[in-house]
Amino acid sequence: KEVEQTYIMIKPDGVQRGLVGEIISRFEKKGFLLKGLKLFQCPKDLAQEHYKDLKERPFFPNLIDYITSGPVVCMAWEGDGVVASARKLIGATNPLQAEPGTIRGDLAVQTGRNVVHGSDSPDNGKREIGKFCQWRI
Ligand code: YYY
Ligand code: MG
Repeated sequence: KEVEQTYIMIKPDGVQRGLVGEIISRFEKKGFLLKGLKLFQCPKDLAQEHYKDLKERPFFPNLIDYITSGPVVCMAWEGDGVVASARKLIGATNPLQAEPGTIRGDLAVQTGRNVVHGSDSPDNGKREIGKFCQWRI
């Protein structure tokens, strides 16, 4: 069986607020393996493709503006169960509902500024890493 990987992206608010080290540290301390990392300005078409399942939602235009508003940090993380575990470390989509101890629970308040993305399935992890992290080891 192939090793599991997930795509983790620190969103522009996380970068601007100086939370890059803090967020990377959570995944490092948990024990996952960092396989690739870069600072990247996400073009609009890639943002739209990344969030294509949400394109009919009222917040979609704001989401695309936000994700493309400044550099993001693109990362590939690897390990057994990394997709589900990373989602637990990240916490609920709405930071006000995210448990204390999670990244969003500790570091964010608004759904529209929730500092980090994590893939929701191993298949999507693979797909998103293919789009954002082609240079990975
Ligand atoms: O996977 P996750 O990021 O926790 O949530 P998704 O349901 O995939 O939504 C992606 C992204 O869209 C979310 O992180 C913030 C934004 N969003 C929003 O701005 N307002 C909502 N009501 C739902 C999602
Ligand atoms: Mg999602």
